[in-house]
Amino acid sequence: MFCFQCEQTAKGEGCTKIGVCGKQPEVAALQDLLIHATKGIAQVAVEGTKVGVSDPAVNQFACEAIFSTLTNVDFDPARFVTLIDEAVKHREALKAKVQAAGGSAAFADGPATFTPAGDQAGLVAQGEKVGIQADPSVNPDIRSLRELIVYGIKGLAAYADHARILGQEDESVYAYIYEGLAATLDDTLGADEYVGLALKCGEVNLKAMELLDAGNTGTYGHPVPTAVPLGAKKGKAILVSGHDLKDLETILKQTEGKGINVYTHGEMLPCHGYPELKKYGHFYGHYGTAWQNQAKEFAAFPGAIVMTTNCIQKPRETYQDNIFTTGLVGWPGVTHIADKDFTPAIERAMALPGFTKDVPGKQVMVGFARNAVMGVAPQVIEAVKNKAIRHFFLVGGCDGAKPGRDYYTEFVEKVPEDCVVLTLACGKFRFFDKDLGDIGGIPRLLDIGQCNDAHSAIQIAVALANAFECGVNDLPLSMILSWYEQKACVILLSLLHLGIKDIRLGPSLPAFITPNVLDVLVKNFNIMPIGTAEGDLKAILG
Ligand code: SF4
Ligand code: SF3
Repeated sequence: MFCFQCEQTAKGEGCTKIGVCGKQPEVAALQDLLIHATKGIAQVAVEGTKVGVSDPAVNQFACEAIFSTLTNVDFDPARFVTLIDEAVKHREALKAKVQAAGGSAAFADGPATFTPAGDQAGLVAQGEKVGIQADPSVNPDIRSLRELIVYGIKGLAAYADHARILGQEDESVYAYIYEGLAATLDDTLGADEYVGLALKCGEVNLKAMELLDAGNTGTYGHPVPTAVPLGAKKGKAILVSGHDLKDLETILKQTEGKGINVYTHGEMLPCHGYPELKKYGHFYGHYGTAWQNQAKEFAAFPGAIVMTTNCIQKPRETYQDNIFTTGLVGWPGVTHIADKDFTPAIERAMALPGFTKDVPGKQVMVGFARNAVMGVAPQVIEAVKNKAIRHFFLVGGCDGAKPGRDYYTEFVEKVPEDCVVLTLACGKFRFFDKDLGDIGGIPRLLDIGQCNDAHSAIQIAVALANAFECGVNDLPLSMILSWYEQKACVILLSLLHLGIKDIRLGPSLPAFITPNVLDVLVKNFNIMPIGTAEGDLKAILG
């Protein structure tokens, strides 16, 4: 196997024996083969676009298949076997539609003609031949850019899938996914074209994230500032993790009146701010911290646990029977709830002791998404003008297990008292429970939401820039980002598409970016690795 798509890749180079994430070599090969098969769909879909053919079922499938290969989503080989077969069926059905519409669907070879082997072992062998390093003759910079596009598309497909679940879709998103994937097979394209396609991925992702924002706020209302208990309430308990708001809502509905309290975990924390979710009386609080601490924290949770999206880790035996997956998440041996009837998890929660007494704890504030922040825009603008607020720091992105991530805790601790910290995504668990106080009533730590809410953060920055009649780069705003998986990759591409400069990225730079590609990014965007908290603050604040 060879995989270097995430930040924790072995030795900062690539996982070759087993994934640091726990991905087995067979699963790595099956994921590579699924991406290969999806590229085949893309080749046909590009022809379809030319004759006005687009198939909603294929679009949904493509996004789900791609999202399944995102880091920490699906580790179950059996599910990939099914997906690969379905990919080929969808591709052939699409070919027929394209031909019927007068298009061309004749391909000589490559993914568009790929025939899957009849069993898992055969598919694994096929997957081993189509991995990232399958063709050693490819120029390393071209390979780097192609992989950057593929990982950008993984993040984009994830956000498009989240948006579709809430009824929001746009043809342009699917069209780009196909265009980008098919382009990675095109030997006539050079570095400039690939850089353009990578930035286009960022551009299209803005659309996908806008759709997702519309889905979230249209269905559940605009988040409002809300205090969330980090302790627990006596009683039976279900913990919901991942990013899927609809799954959380479904679980809230199905547990109503059953005496079960529902807790959020990880990226679900900001859900407490949505009016249509917080209305449930048994939606109690938040349990635990970021994804990489789940083995320890889940082992101590006295109820059932449902994983709705990334990030799942290998479950310990002690809670293997308490944890359930749904949607695209999978772990071999863990009960998967495909039909959204969460009865197995509810029954498990009822059988487990739950919290036998109230557990006191701190509270944290969530709900500072674009609507809430813009609601206090005049005060914020006034505070900047009269120098009560000197600078804004957006400290956001993914968390992870590496020791270098302490930088983000230290950074926030050292931010001067006349500065405000905006945050989003699971990287916030490094500092989310710190009491940073306020500046004239404006909290110094504002949680915008999940990584899925990056649109909200961008809207806040754009609104500030408009208010000060300047560009986002001219604002007293610095972005200190942490990345781990491919949703973060595509958000970064979106920021680069918007021309945002001087981003500090850590804890390490992507292994898939070659020195030459990095050079292009540095020259055009002055993107830089994080240094020390103290040194970076000094450099930014002067
Ligand atoms: Fe390694 Fe990350 Fe790939 Fe897992 S997803 S195999 S940790 S590079
Ligand atoms: Fe976190 Fe997995 Fe990226 Fe949504 S939950 S940000 S890492």
